[in-house]
Amino acid sequence: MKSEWVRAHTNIALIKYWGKENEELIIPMNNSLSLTLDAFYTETKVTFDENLKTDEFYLDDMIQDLAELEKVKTVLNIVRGKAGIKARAKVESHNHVPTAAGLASSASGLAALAGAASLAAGLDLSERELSKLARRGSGSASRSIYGGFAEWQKGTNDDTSYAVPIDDANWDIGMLFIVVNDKKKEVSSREGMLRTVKTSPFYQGWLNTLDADLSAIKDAIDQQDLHAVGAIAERNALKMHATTLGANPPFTYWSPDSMKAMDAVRDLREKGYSVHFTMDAGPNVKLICKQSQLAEIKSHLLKDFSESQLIEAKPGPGLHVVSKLSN
Ligand code: 2P0
Repeated sequence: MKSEWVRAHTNIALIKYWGKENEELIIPMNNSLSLTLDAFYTETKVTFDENLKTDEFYLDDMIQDLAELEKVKTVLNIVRGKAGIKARAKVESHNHVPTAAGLASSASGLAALAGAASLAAGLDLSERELSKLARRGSGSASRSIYGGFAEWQKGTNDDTSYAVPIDDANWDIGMLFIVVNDKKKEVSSREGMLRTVKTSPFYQGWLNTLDADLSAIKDAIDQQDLHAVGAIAERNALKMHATTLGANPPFTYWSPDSMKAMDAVRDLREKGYSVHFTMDAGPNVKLICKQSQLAEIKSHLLKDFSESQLIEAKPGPGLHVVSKLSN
């Protein structure tokens, strides 16, 4: 059995995953498409140990409680089943997210766990199998197996729902995060999407437009048309966020500073920059722009936001083993 550190990078969806067809297996209602980033990642090592009485999960050297352990256990149990082992596991994880970013990432965390747990159990899984395994922990993790652009194809069952690589993103594309610190307790994405599917009359409208968004963004990626990629992603994000206002009870992930950030993006567009935004289940705003213009765009944003609120990111790699932990 090989206990090694495995690294997975987080990804940001440009076509969002929002809603499950099957809660237990995490089969989504729609295909989604993301860009994996270099700036945020998780490194994880799993050790199966006959002497352990229960599974243990340490995040940044701190033992985690049962609630945190739940997604981890789902993945460990599938791995134990596949490998025919009974031993409990010690899971050690380190999250590399710039300080104060407040971007908890189940995508990188569960993808790194899928890689580390299968390696420790002696399983030699293909990327497709790893994507399915990561999906069972957290849907968005299915896409973090790959670098660059990846599409999670919804499929119809446990075996047919997985992500595939779309493009290595080795062209002039970057992201810039505007970190909005909001003290308000968020509705978790798991709860938020469930509530929206069950109660929002706008949900069907959202679903109706997804095939068109997905096919348009894939064409734009093929043509390396950054402006179209950003415009489609921005429209798609706004539609997703619109569904939450129709939910019962209604909710929003936006804060006043999120709107300030969106306005700043529109101002930059008026100045002639090709820049768009997307947002996930939280108040932070993520800009899609040319990698070669990241520094220039950041300097404009420094008028409204502090240096520590602005984090640059470039396309990042897929799941891989690292010889030692990064600092
Ligand atoms: C996404 N989000 O596509 C969407 C957009 C949030 C908004 O995937 O319940 O943590 O573990 O499958 O993957 C966040 O949801 O949810 C997410 P579960 P996950 O990135």
